[in-house]
Amino acid sequence: MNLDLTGRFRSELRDERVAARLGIATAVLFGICFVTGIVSHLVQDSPGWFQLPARPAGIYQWTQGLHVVSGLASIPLLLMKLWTVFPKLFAWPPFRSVAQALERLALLPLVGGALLLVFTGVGNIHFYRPWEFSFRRGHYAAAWIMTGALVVHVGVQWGTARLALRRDAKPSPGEVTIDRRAFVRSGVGIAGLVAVFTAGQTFSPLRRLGLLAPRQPDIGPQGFPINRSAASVGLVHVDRGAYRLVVDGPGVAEPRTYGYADLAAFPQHDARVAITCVEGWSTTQTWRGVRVRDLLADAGARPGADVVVHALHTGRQSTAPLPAAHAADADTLLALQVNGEMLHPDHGFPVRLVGQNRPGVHQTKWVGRLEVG
Ligand SMILES: Nc1nc2c(c(=O)[nH]1)N[C@H]1C(S)=C(S)[C@@H](COP(=O)(O)O)O[C@H]1N2
Ligand SMILES: [Mo]
Repeated sequence: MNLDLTGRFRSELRDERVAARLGIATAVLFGICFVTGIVSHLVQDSPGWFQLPARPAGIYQWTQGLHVVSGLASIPLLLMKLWTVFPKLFAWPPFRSVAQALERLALLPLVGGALLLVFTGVGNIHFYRPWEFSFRRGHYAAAWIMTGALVVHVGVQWGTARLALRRDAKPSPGEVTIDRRAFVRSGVGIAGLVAVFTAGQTFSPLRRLGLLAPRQPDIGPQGFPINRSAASVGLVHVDRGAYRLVVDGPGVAEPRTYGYADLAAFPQHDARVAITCVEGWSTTQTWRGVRVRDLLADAGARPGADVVVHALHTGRQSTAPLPAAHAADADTLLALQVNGEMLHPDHGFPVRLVGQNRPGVHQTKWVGRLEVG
């Protein structure tokens, strides 16, 4: 059945079957994006009952990579779906029953929420944030509103879509079917290409294909990217001789202070750890430094205590939680080196915290204090 009731937007592509197929493909990507987004949100602001384990390594890289890739790949499908159905909005009379009126009303949070998610998500990746609200709060709220509306929408349209798709099994003689199939396939194909061209920023084997990825994983000081430079937080000239790391808090009998040379005198360990930002890029490097667990033991910290990591600067992203399970992991390091070189100031000189399955924002650079709970 042709959806175009007004005649002005006549196209054989504006068909219920096309709408259903594009809708299903979009909804699947939205589903992946939603679940991985919730994981990312919970990891960053852990409510206590949810925490990613430190092992196996790479879980966060996968969930966050999938989040950004599925979100970006949904854009062409979403636009094609909207193009297919928008003439319906001009149908007259606008609704024939109260149920239909409600269903139409639910399109507002659905379409509005989806567009807001795409706009804020893409904007955030590109550091373009022309809004007043916190990105994470806005994006998170829009996700719930949109997903709620999507559940209503799928519930209401389920029957129609099933009937339409069943009809598709036996096209009536003379019916135009080829271009419709090609249309849906193009949508899926374009979505696939977007995915391939962006996945390179998370999964380095695909890095050469990362044409659409805003961050290349191998460009930056010491060969990998940075978001925030030392200069931007006023820490350009940190002096190794004057540097002090403080270990304090209720979990230690008395505060302890370590200089750079003290840290270098601890047994040094290597770990391959990824820095994975919420923006979707990821970079895995070989870090070398002191195991946090060795340092905590030396300071006489209460075993099993949670830790809060503080940077030498204040303000945004200057503290990060380090749950006990992560503090105890062998790959959780206060890194003094990366790939055999002393850390570049922009990578957190003199000391940076790294650990498996931590969101990038918790991989604190320029660490100055460990507060033991
Ligand atoms: N002290 C401090 N550490 C920080 C940040 C910061 O702003 N201050 N940014 C974090 C973020 S958001 C990410 S993704 C990682 C990697 O950021 P970078 O690319 O700026 O090194 O470092 C994290 N460590
Ligand atoms: Mo980040």
